[in-house]
Amino acid sequence: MQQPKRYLITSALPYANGYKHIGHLAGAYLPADTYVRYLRAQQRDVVFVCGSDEHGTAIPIQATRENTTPRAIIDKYHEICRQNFEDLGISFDIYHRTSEQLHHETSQEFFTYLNDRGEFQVFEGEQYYDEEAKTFLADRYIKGTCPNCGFTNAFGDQCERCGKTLSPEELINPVSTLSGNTPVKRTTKHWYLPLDKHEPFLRKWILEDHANDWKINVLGQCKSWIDGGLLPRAVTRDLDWGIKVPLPDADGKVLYVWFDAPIGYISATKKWGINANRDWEPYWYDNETKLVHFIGKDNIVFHSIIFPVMLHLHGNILPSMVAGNEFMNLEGDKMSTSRNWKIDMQDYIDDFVKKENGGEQTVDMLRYYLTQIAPESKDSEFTWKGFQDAVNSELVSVFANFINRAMVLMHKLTNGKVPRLHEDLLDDKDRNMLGEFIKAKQTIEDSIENFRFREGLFEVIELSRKGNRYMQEKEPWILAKNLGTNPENQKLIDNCIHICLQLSANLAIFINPWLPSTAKKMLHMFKVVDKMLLWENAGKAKLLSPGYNLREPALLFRKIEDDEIKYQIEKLKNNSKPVSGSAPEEKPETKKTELKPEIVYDDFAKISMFTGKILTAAKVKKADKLLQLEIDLGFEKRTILSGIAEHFQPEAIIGQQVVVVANLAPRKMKGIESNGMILMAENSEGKLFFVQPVGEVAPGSSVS
Ligand code: B3M
Ligand code: ZN
Repeated sequence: MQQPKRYLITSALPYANGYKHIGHLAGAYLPADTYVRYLRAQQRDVVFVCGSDEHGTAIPIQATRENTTPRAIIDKYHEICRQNFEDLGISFDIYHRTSEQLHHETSQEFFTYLNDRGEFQVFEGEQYYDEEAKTFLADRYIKGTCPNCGFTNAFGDQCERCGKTLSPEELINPVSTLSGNTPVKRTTKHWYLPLDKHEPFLRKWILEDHANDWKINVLGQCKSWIDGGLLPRAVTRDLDWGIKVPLPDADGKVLYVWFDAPIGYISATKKWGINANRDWEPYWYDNETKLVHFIGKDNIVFHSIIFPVMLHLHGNILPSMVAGNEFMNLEGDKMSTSRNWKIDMQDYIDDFVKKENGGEQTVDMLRYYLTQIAPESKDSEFTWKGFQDAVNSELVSVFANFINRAMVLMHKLTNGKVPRLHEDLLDDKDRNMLGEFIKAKQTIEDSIENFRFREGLFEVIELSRKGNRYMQEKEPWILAKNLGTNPENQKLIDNCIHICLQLSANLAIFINPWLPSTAKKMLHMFKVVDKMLLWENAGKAKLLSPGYNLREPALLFRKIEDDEIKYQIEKLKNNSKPVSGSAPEEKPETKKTELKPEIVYDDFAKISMFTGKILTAAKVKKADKLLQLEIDLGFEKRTILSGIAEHFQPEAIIGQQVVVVANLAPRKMKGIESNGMILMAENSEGKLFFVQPVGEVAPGSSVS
């Protein structure tokens, strides 16, 4: 494949409404930074942009919470996030803000361009309105029960629990988050992007052109959106916080935050161009640019469906890759801001990075562990014990140990200088070890170019493991003991140490995209300049010149002590808080598909099934799993016990339609008689879903 002429790499713009946690870091920022550092080492033309997302209802909501203004909120959290990323070595070329004038203008121009070409549809319709707060209830101004998972605190734009994108109309029992009142409906007018019109374009571009190079999780989400039927999507809102809709008949209306935020990537690139005195336009208009978006799972549809349609209509290039990661869980539970079950970047920086002794090493320790457990293809889990193990038994015992031994041996056995290589005395073990440099270069390159960053990092550690093994087999310290009787041994010692030092220099190049400050520290020990880290030097065995004096070895990583992780686990537990409406999280457990023996139609025909509606639901005393349900079957009401209590909060499922097996023999459990069974579907992770008719059907309709 031909190499792109230039790269534009973006990381999702975090809302400037609070501290961001390490799950965010692992999903959208760290992998992007690794990729960019690799591209820079390859001396490719690359620009890495990010910044604060400062619009949307999330900002004024936080302002109310902190009893201040939206402006104060964005100023505060923009600076906190910017500094956090800097402290953790995320090397953006620009960290912009969507509140900047430049961004407002860029977004308004974008809107106008599409509007002038008739790309929007204008609809008037009814939307939820809060009569007390005197405002329409868009996005996070409205909450209710998620129709998908039953979470009772789902927002009008997305369910925080299951990640489903929602609209306020879909919420069950909606309430205003501003006043707590039940909203009324009022007529209003909005501009819509008719996604349905662009289905053929999306189908071809995603499901055909990218069928083989996009990740399955991203393709899967796109496919289910497209197959589910694309609908026109409003790009304006009735709010006073945001970018004004640039039209005379749009008073009180602003652009929807998900319309302006991705345009933030463009305005950030413009700003970078101004600062660096470079032309920004080819990065957004020239087909030879490779555009890559790094994002978390919940932002996938915006980056692979909605924004691409906007870019397509605006004449821009499209992303070559949407690197959407899955979620990272924490100590057995989902990371959550509302329940405070998370580790903020700020917390980690305060507790580890800012410590006086060896604080700076801890940045790379976190980068290491987060990459090792990166949720690249499925959800993953951060545990403090896992962190400790990764640091102590890999970074300290394998990687740092190898570098340290090579340096110590050089000071002991070759006068603190790089010994020369005696080619005539090389044996197979030496040659194999030298061959590993080249092999590693190839595998690491493949991994990174294909967005498999954890695999690439694994290869780097493997290479240092091989170095340790090689050194162990060569035993230069034993050879040194017999130097008196066998002076020729010095040449063998030289060869071993020479190879170990060249390997160390290679390891600095290889580790650099992931652990940049470790690589820097190694350069200092080797007394070489930054240029050595250029990727073209990788695989070479002549990076350190014979006779060259190297420094004393420096400690690359300290150990993580038991009491440090104990403190962190306690802190996490003490600071977490329950959130009402949050159903307990179910433990994923993989279920096998199994087919029962064949039956004939008559067997099936013995079952009477009807649709029903849940009237009441309550927990059953002393039975963790059971809910007692009162079901309206149209012709009668029934009590049914169902083993779903660990999956749904009783109040969240009232009103749900169900399918009931009505002629099942009654069964008594915990003293209550159950008269029938409701049908549930269970996915591979053990998550339960109601089997339901599509659309409203009167209770008592027969199912066959
Ligand atoms: N601010 C959502 C989020 O932080 C949003 C991303 C915008 S990327 C253009 O999850
Ligand atoms: Zn949900």
